[in-house]
Amino acid sequence: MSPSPPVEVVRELTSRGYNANREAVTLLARTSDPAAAISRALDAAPEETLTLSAEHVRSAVDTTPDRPNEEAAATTTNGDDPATDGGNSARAIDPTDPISEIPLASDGASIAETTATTGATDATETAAPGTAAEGDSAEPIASDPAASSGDTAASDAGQTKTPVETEGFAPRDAAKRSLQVANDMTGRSTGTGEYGDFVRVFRDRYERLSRLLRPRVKHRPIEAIRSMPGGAEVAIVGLISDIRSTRNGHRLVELEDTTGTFPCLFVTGKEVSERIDELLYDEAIAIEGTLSDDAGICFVDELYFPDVPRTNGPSRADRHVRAALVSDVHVGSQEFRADAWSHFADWLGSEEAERVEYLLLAGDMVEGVGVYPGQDEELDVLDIYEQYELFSEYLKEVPGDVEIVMIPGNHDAVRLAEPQPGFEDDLREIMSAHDARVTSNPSLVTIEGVSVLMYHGVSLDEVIAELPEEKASYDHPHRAMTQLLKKRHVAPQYGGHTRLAPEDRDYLVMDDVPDVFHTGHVHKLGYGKHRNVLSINSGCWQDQTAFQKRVNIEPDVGYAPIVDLDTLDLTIQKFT
Ligand code: D5M
Ligand code: FE
Ligand code: ZN
Repeated sequence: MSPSPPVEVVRELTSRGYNANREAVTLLARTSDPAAAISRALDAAPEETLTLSAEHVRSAVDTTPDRPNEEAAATTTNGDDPATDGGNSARAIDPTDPISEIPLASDGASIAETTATTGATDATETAAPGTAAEGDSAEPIASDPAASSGDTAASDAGQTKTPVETEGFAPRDAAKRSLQVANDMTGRSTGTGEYGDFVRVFRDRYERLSRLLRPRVKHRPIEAIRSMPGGAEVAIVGLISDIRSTRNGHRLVELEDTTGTFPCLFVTGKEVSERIDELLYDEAIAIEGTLSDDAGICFVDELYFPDVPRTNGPSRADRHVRAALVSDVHVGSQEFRADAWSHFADWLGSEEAERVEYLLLAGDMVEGVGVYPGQDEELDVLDIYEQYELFSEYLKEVPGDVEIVMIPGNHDAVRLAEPQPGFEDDLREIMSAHDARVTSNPSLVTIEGVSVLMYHGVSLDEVIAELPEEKASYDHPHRAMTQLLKKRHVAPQYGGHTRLAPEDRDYLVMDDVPDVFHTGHVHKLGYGKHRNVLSINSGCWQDQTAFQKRVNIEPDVGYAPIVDLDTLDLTIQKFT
């Protein structure tokens, strides 16, 4: 390995089972013998190190720049700041905790699904199947007549329409558009990963989520509950700091507020205990219950999630305008479906799509490098910058008058820990041809009055892994999204699979209920409504990878969910 680009450094590290943050990769790439430098840095790093930091590198090798112009040309296998990375292990959670092992009779009433085309006026929550990803049909939407009901255009959603020239029909009217972005933390990262940051972000989470729960119960601070007598009826609003089983098989949930922690017992057989398998660490809940005789524990009678208010009614645009919600393009992968993407882009230029004036891209623009072991064998483009250059070419196929918003995903070259800031200037420049709006993951994007919460969706893996099949599964990703809506947080669990970085506030809390919740990541198409919020998990533009084959993920490739912003009706277009 002679002086090597960062990509090779990343590859070398991955092959040895390590990650490194961006700065460390840059430093290593600059040395005259990166392979030797990697060995020295790994030798010098503490035993438990999995992610090399710049400090590790500096302490082991001479990092005087050999190639000063190579500045920041790094993609990282991990992307975290060293400090925030350390933070992820701030509190270890035992992944084997049997949180999802308690079987539960499905209570369809609380997780309502409707086919997406039922329209926003349908306030009643009926449990209807009709999810896009249901069944094994090769063209799930096309075979689902409900998906193209009403006055939506694609009555024949399985067919790709022949593109027509852009002349001859009403041009998209940019003057009528409005688009605002909220919750963008790009350029505002303040976290250093110190203990104080974690305290602050959790306080902020508690403050904001408890505001939603407090009106529902007559709660007291835990400090006050500690001095109440046995048998007292109490209510607590807290974050879940622990969940464990007791010797008798009951479940003990430790709740924490700003004044202390208190053990709350969910007794097996009680109705309220049937919902315990929905609980995740660190989420905010409220409980009502009765103190034990010795006042040392609370027997739980009622459980409340922050949730979406039952009275929630969505906003609509006041003209007929539509948005395409896609994600997971994965340009640079051998499995990227350029043909499907080009069909889609052509369709956007067709008369049928003339009202599609917005395109939302929810992360994983490119395949990235060093994202998982062995990935390089399936890369078409090995250099991360070249991947973005190629992606930019595909973006140019989209008509220039379509407004684009994009957030990063876990394959993109920004830090992996959430919230993920929007792309940095070097990448924006590469992708500048289309003048897309770049914002952080997550962000709340309001288009002509309709708010869309865009989140890439890494936490969906965790929700699906932790919750029982009927409440969240890869075949019904929108059910996992419903869970996030109930928790009013896009990634509640800290220290698990989803990497989180503490900032001065918790950007992952859903303060406002969005009209539409848009995620991707799991490469499955799914949609449904929960209390009038339309959840859409877009599929992907990448065929099944060898890795996905190993873990049994059958992706939904080449679908574009299209939302009518004046009715919130949904149509699915298929391009494969
Ligand atoms: O994610 C595509 C899907 O593949 C998503 O459901 C996660 C899953 N995936 C990806 N990488 C892993 C690893 N390392 N372990 C388990 N499951 C994984 P994408 O973000 O496009 O890779
Ligand atoms: Fe992806
Ligand atoms: Zn992803």
